[in-house]
Order: sequence, then C-alpha cells, then structure tokens
Amino acid sequence: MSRLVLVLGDQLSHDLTALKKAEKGSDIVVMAEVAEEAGYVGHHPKKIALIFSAMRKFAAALEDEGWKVRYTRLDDPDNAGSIVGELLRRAEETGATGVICTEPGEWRLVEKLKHAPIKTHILNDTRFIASHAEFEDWAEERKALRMEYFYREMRRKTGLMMEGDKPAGEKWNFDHENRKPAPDEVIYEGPLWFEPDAIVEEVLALVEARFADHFGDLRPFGFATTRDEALEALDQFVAHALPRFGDFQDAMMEESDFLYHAVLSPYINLGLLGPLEVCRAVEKAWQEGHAPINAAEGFIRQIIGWREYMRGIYFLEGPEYVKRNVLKHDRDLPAFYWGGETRMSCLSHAVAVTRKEAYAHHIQRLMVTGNFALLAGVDPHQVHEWYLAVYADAYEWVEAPNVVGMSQFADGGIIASKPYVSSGAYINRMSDYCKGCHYSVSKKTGEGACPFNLLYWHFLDRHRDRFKSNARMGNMYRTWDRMDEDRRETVLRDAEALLERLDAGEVI
Ligand code: FAD
Ligand code: DLZ
Ligand code: SF4
Repeated sequence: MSRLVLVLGDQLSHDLTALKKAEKGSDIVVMAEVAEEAGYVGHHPKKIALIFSAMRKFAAALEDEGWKVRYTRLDDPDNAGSIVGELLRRAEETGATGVICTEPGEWRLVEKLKHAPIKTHILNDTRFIASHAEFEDWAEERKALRMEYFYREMRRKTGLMMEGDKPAGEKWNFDHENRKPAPDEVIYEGPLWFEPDAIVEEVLALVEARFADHFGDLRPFGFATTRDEALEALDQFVAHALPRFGDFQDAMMEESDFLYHAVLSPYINLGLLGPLEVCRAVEKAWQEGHAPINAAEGFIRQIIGWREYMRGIYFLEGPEYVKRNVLKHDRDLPAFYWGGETRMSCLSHAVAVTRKEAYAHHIQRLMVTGNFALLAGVDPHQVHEWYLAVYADAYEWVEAPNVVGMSQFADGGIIASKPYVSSGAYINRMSDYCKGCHYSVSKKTGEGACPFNLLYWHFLDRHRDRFKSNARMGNMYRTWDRMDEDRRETVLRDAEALLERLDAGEVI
C-alpha cells in the first residue's frame, strides 16, 4: 500500500525526515503550488518566484533520483487550492491511504495537517540543531530565556569554534567588535546572483500574471533556486564578504543594500543549505586564517544562536504567540511601509530595498522599520503580517519571534530584556542616511525635528509604568527626568502632533 510523502515549499532538503522515512519504490511524493499558501499574506513576488522555482527544480531532482512525484502547478485546473486539499485529491487518485510529512514551520499548517481527514504522520524536523525537546529542557530550568546562554549550549553541542570545553579566543561572544559605523566604501561586489533559466522564466511569467498586485519588484530576479547555486552563493560570501562581516554587521549605507551580509537566509530557510554546513564553512575560513574571529563567531552566533533560539521560542510559546500585544499598541501600519511617500530618509531606504530585493538586513529590520513601528505604537499584528509578507526569508517560525518578540516587545520581554528603541542618534551613528534627510537628526523639537527623536521620548513616557524599574532603561529615564519640564512638554506635544499627522495620512 503506498503512502503520500508531503514536501512543502520550505522543505527542499534531501535529508528531510519525511523522505528518509518513505519508500522510494512505493510511496508518492506530493508537492503543490497552492493559492492558500501563496495568499495567507500578500507575499513579495520575488519570494513566491523563489519558492515555486526551487520547488519545481527540487521535484525534478527527486524524479531523477527515482522518486514517484505528483507535482501540482498553481495554474493546474484541478488544483485543489490548499495543501490538505491536494493531499486528499492525490490520495483519491493514487489509492494512497496515509500521509507522511515533516513538521511544517507554522502552527497554521501544523493544525491543518493534524486535523486533515486522512491519516497523517508528522515527523520531527531534524534540519535544526536543537530539537523541541532539547529547547524545552533548556527553557524549563530558567526564569529568563536569554539567547546568549542557549547559544553557549549550541556551541558545546556542535563543537563549533571550541577548544576542548572552552570557546576559541577565550570568549563566547565578540559582539563589541562588531559595531563599527558605516564605512566610506564597501569592498565587495555583493551576493552572487543567477540568470533565470527556462524554469525560472516560466515561474516569473506565472507570478507576473497572478500576483501583480502584491508589493515588491519581481524583476530582476537573481536568487539561487537549486542547492548547487546556493552553495556557490555560500562560497562567494565566505571568500569575499565574511572577513568584514563582523566589523560592519550593524552598519547601514545608502549606496550598498547588502554591505557584507550573507543573504543566505532565503536558502537556509528553504532547506537548500543546512545551517550546520554553512557554519562549518565559516569555521573553516577562520581556522585557515581567512576570516578574523569576530567575523566567524558573530556569524555562527546568528545561526546556531539566534536562528535556533527563535525557532525554539516559537514552538514553545504556541499558536497564540503571534497575537500578543502587551503594550496595547493599536495604530495602523503607515502607508509608507507599502511604498507610500515618506520624508524620512532611513525609512524610505529600508522600504525601497525591501521592495526591490525582498531583503533588508538585520539592523534595517530592527532599528529602522521595527523601531519606528514600536515608537509610533503600531499594532504588532499588522507589523508581523508586513514582515511575513515582504521578506524572501520569512516563515512564521523565524519571523514572528523576531518581530513580535525582539522588535515589538509585544511578548512582554520573553526575547528582549528591554525594547529595541532608539532616537535618531543611533541611526545617524550607524548609517549615512541622515545627511540626505528632510529632517534634522540633531533637532529634538520644532519644525524639522527627526521623528525618531520625538517618538523615542513619547514611547518612554507613555510606557513609564512598565519600564521604569527595568535596570537597563534607568539611564534613559534619568536623562528624560533631567530635562526641564517645559522641554518635556514640548517634546510630547510635538510627538502627539506628529502622530496625529500620521493618523491623518499626511506625508511625514
Ligand atoms: P546575515 O546578517 O548575513 O546573518 C547570517 C545568518 O544568520 C542569516 O542568514 C540567518 O540565517 C541568521 N540570522 C541572523 N540573525 C537572525 C535572527 N535574528 N533570527 C534568525 N536567524 C538569524 N530572519 C529570517 O530568516 N526570516 C525572517 O523572517 C526574519 N525576520 C526578521 C524580522 C525582524 C524585525 C528582525 C529584526 C530580524 C529578522 N530576521 C529574520 C533576522 C535577520 O534579519 C535575517 O536573518 C537576516 O537579515 C538575513 O540576511 P542575511 O542572510 O544577509 O543575514
Ligand atoms: C510560502 C509558501 C508559498 C508562497 N507557497 C507555497 C506553496 O504553494 N506550496 C507549498 O508547499 N509551500 C508554499 N510556501 C511555504 C509554506 O507556506 C511553508 O511550508 C509554511 O509556511 C510552513 O513554514
Ligand atoms: Fe531617519 Fe531621523 Fe536620520 Fe531622517 S534624520 S534619516 S528620520 S534618523
């Protein structure tokens, strides 16, 4: 009796547990481009094109290896429109009596598969370094779930950059060396892009026809869509960007969308690259003296630390996590997040690169778009849906803890020990955005004052009860309290006026 083997769009790995469990001779792989997955948020066209192209090529590779594959294209007239619908249709067609699948990365789909009217066996996703059980054990013993301590466990577990039981360089974390401001120039030609072949062109035409109304530029499209291409992109990063990755990890520049960032998350999250193999390549470059320790450690921490930790939190906290809103923020997401006009140069740049590339690097996401939404009191669920839609690497297991937790503090501090808020001074220090801005970063009040300066104090003032006793925020409140009362009133009045203009849909 044959079974169906479901392979989802972000499960394009040959070592997927569902494939390992299945019998190549008798079981049937099901892959499907469906409206439900393409439409639960308005995904960036580049993201849809990446997923569909990589799915089509992965299905063809499985067939070459001898698997029986039933692949449904989006425009197939019999397409049932959803993953469960496609499984039922294929079961009827083939006589298969059950489904094997690897756990999806979103609760939404986990619940659908659990309640599907066909026997479905959901296997663990072993493409991560920590299993759910390991993360739960680690979390159980602790009051505060700080990433740094989890990261050390992952270093010990993987042996990455370890010398016996000690961290290489006698320190776990070299982050303090990784905060250099924007350099004068970037000596890196950027990530490797790939000319669309016939398969990709066909997908691009489909996406153009079906998702023209989604935010984002489809062309030029250059993402890797196979494992071999993704490995080439990894080589390019390690050879040419890694040595400076650490130094300029937090910098932002008008002239460079990528600086020395890897732009590998779309491939790792799809399953084309394994997190451990990426880290081993980086470790090797450091061992061979090609990259300094702050770059290699900083990069490896992002993957075995932050990436694994975010997944752990998402599955630990459960399906309701995405609805959290402890700060009770309820403002609508401003239109400029979808490309509407703004005079704020930093936001305009972060949104422009997002529209063009389905990408923005960590600090643009955290300290520009995320910071503004938090300061302005935007409904975190709307913020979450925006991030889930616009980035090529966005799947809920990794996006939601980054947005709801780290960026919007909507989980009350599970992930972040204090909110990631800053005035314009931080953006000015780390970027070259302010020099060309309509607003003046040095102006704290009045006409032309940087909106981040006004909203920063407004945020601290309106959430004083929650944050006043937070040890890491004491200095901020002391600075605020030292200002004379007239000045504080002016700041708050100007901030209120700015928010009113934002609500009225005026260009700010
Ligand atoms: P690099 O800066 O070169 O980092 C190397 C790798 O580390 C990345 O490829 C990624 O796999 C991993 N990584 C780094 N930081 C994180 C992190 N905080 N969480 C998980 N992995 C991390 N990352 C996603 O993969 N998907 C998302 O939907 C996502 N949403 C985010 C939303 C917000 C508000 C913030 C602040 C961060 C988000 N991140 C997300 C994390 C990070 O911004 C991206 O992983 C990174 O920008 C990807 O680009 P890169 O490959 O050039 O990363
Ligand atoms: C994101 C996405 C999109 C846009 N389309 C599909 C699809 O048509 N078929 C599919 O199997 N997967 C798709 N995906 C990825 C899934 O949404 C992803 O597997 C879940 O969000 C779980 O991470
Ligand atoms: Fe952004 Fe303010 Fe700088 Fe303008 S002045 S770029 S709004 S931080």
